[in-house]
Amino acid sequence: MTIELMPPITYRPNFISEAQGQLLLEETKGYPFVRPKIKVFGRWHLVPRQQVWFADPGCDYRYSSLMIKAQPWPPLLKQLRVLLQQQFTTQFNGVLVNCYQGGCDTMGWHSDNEREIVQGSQIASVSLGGSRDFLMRHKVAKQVHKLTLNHGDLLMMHAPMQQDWQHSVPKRARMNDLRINLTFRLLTPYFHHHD
Ligand SMILES: O=C(O)CCC(=O)C(=O)O
Repeated sequence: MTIELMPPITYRPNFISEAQGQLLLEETKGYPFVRPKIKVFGRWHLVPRQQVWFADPGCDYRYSSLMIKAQPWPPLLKQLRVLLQQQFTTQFNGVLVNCYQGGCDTMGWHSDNEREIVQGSQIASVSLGGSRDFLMRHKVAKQVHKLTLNHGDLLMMHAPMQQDWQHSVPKRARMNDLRINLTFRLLTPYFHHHD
């Protein structure tokens, strides 16, 4: 008998209204996106999407050998952070914004388990623009669950999601729409201060 394992998530479709989502999308047009290179198994690769990290002072973020400096919060993201903090009685001090230009931009399997992320904290993911599949795979049992994230949807990832599960946004060659994903996180401030 196979026991079905469920990822520790809360999914709220249409958490952001259509109009609010459009305003946020408009704001993202002015964000300083970059497509950095990261080292994987000793080789450098262009990240298959664009990204930018907004955060409080001292909340620089390092992943895959890349140190991302905190940029100051844009107005609408600051408001969204307050809303999420109130609704989920939690704190966030940074947001990673990923921009998928089309279905060939992707996010590979990973967990958000960098050392500077506060242990046991939640991660709030808000999607805007085109719809994309979001996969979750249990690290041991390898069971996979799929959610389609649409414009305005919220996905809360609770502990121990990052410990037990990986997630990814696979390629969907026939999707041409731009998609923005915002993941709000809680980091230990000044974690990299002495690096
Ligand atoms: O684009 C998404 O929905 C996922 C983003 C993600 O996995 C991440 O920022 O770690």
